[in-house]
Amino acid sequence: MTAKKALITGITGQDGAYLSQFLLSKGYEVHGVLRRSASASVIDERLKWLGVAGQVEMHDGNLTDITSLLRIFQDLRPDEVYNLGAQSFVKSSWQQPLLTGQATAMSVSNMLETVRLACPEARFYQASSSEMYGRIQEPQQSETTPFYPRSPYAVAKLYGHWITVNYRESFGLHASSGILFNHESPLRGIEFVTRKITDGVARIKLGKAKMLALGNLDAKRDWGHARDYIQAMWLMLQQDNPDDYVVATGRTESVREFCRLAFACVDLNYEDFVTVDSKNMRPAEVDVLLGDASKARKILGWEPVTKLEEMIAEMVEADLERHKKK
Ligand code: NDP
Ligand code: GDR
Repeated sequence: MTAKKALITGITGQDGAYLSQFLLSKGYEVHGVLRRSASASVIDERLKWLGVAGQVEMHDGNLTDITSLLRIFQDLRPDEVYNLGAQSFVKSSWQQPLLTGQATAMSVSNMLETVRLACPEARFYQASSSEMYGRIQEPQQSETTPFYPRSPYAVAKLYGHWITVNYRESFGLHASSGILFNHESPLRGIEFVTRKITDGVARIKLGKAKMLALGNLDAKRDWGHARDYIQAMWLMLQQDNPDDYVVATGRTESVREFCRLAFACVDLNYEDFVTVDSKNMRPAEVDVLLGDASKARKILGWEPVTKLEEMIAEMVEADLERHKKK
């Protein structure tokens, strides 16, 4: 039997790396869309970290250029498409709202049109986000909770979500949208709060820094591990029928509590090191997110396996190792 072909956008990001590793372990032929960068030497750092850098085939393309996507799809004819590429940092979306609209919203139209024209039988996954809930309408958010986006990023993701639903309903594409709550790992970008904290813990423990400046310590998030969440993406594309699913742990903690747990990993008290700097605050905040993943549990048979405390310990350990090697 010939191997199934998967095409991943955002392959150099956190989720793209874990998903590549997972699909390779399942015998897939894995392809990625790689945008040209002047700093090409660091481009597949995450894939290298997971030991799979040489095993994926990269294709030169950009989500904002539909001609590049059409060429890739016509040549490759993938069986499964995972659309993970995006300008994904919420805070930057206020500084770069138009780019965020192009890379996070309109790019989803580029991808869906390309699937429709070049390989309508392919199964499509869209990386939607809990940020779409924004100002919370219900204490625990499920697939039926109304959306109220609070950033240009969230508005862009809402477009991506609904255009995916629309192409499914209009053209019968096998297109699913995963509404994933925050998920982290040692491969998380350094600008996101969890990695900023675990990196700060490592630097402080090793005497390379004295303090860690953060923003809103009272924001609460439902944090899971990326390694668990990418499995839910794959499961969605194995179903007979496409649909939308919330993926979350069902536990929410504050940034402050994350700090407490991370500093405790190296026997330090966060209160001695964490300060608040208003430059890390956002023009509009999402105060609290808490997901209800019962549909994913029931239909996909998906369960998160990594506990928050285990994930934090893994992240702190990885950052200690990185800094010791430097
Ligand atoms: P990352 O920020 O780690 O990765 C984003 C990826 O998108 C990178 O590979 C980046 O490439 C690529 N990219 C950005 N712009 C373009 C473009 N114009 N053309 C081609 N590729 C582009 O994100 P994550 O891995 O954390 O998240 C994956 C997806 O899931 C994103 O869409 C994110 O918005 C969404 N999401 C993430 C959640 C999370 O908690 N992690 C939760 C819910 C949704 P490059 O390396 O060149 O910059
Ligand atoms: P988020 O993640 O905005 O939820 O989006 P981030 O880690 O950036 O922020 C989480 C919460 O922490 C607060 N915070 C800080 N955040 C950052 N980055 N830096 C700080 O110093 C800091 N101090 C406090 C924030 O205000 C916020 O409330 C992530 C991204 O991966 C999105 O792409 C994804 O869609 C959502 O998760 C679900």
